[in-house]
Amino acid sequence: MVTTLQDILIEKIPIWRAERQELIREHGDTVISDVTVRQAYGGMRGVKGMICDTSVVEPDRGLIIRGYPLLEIKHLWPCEMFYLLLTGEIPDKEVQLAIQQEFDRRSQVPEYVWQLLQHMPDGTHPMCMLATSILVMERESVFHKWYDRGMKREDYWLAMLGDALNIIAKIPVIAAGIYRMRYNHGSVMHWTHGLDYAANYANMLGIADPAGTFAKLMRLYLNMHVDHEGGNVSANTCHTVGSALSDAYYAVSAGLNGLAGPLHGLANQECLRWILELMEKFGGVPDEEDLREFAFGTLRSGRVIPGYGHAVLRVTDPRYAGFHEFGLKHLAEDPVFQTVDQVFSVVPKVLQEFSDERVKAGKNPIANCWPNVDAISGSLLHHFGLTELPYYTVLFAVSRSMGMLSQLILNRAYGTAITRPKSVSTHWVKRFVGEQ
Ligand code: NMX
Ligand code: MLT
Repeated sequence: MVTTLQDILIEKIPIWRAERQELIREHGDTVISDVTVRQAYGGMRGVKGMICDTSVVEPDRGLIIRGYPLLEIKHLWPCEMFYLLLTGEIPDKEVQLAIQQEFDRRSQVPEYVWQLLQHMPDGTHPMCMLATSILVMERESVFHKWYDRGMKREDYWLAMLGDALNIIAKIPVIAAGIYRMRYNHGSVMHWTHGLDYAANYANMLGIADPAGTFAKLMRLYLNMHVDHEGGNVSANTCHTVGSALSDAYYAVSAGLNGLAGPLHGLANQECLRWILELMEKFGGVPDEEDLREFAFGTLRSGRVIPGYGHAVLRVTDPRYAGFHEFGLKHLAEDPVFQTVDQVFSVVPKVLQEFSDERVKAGKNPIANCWPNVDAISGSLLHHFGLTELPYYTVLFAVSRSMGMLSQLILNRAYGTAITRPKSVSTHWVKRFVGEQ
């Protein structure tokens, strides 16, 4: 008999709940983090104030999913990745197939979503189209329906699992539909039963892919963006909204709205735009001197260099490295990819110099001068003919939904409390520091 996702969670959840309860009982008053004035004003950077078991991000190693460094598991199929995030185990073939069949069964998108998308005004950003589509499907929520019928607290996760499977199955169909509608690529394409999740998404986008390399890129892309612990803007927003027992449609849509910001997921769009402007200005792959001048120009005009820096990482993002390996294998001669490489050889030094200048002027240093995932992903998409930059964050969103939903299911399983940190006023801080 196939051990389904639900069965294994039924086995594991009581163990995880007991483990948490014991930790809180035995060590509830142990201090794991202090908060400085700088952190309170500075986006709570580095404050350890929430729990996320799907993955951790280590400053010097990057993303580790359930104990596996990302690059060791970059070959997984999306169904396997979802199972791993949720359970901590890699499923066997039979279970993988069962999950695939769940997605096949749930992939039909309600007609009203297509109608809504057709009526959105011209020029609407694809991320706005995606977040709105998820939100409008809220009426389908299993969690909402069961809650209204008086569902027991212990069953919250089960209802959340139902919502998660529905959203994960539908989101690539909607996302691909948005691409085709928004950029006039023809009629919306449908899910093909039996075809894996990534190949399905690639296929529904309708990008020409005679050798299947774009589908391979999509598989890698979905794995590279799937999760990044709990504190990033999208996951943290989704977590907070879900903590009020708002259902998965409300919570994921909210998370996607956070992902749509240029300091977060939209950086992939911004980064390729920056690269293309750079190439246009210098007529192709720039030399080191031209590139230095261009990068300093961006910084001195008060803008950030997109794709560089990170709130947690202090080394090159392994997701960058994973994409770079793919690029070297499949598109080494592409001038946009070559420019990304050239940027990597120049920009970290420029950022370091600029950071030193900032420090001399009494400002914060740039904590990490190395590239993150967004510095490279767009160049690969561009190579395969996916050249509509504002669509790039939608691809990130399809992948990240899986991570956000895994975290939501676990939070409802654990009975995680409503999020409610304490804020203080500037007046309070002044008084407090005066008393020290
Ligand atoms: N270019 C210019 N300035 C930068 C950069 C950069 N790439 N990265 C950080 N800084 C500045 C930052 O704006 C801040 O300035 P100020 O004190 O005047 O506000 C200062 O350096 C200190 O910031 P950090 O502590 O280094 O970074 P923080 O943790 O606050 O922010 C990011 C992290 C990712 C928001 C920041 O590095 C950034 O804006 N990078 C460019 C945008 C980007 O690539 N975002 C994508 C992140 C990954 N993702 O996919 O979500
Ligand atoms: C992410 O993938 O969410 C980004 O790298 C941002 C983050 O971790 O803060």
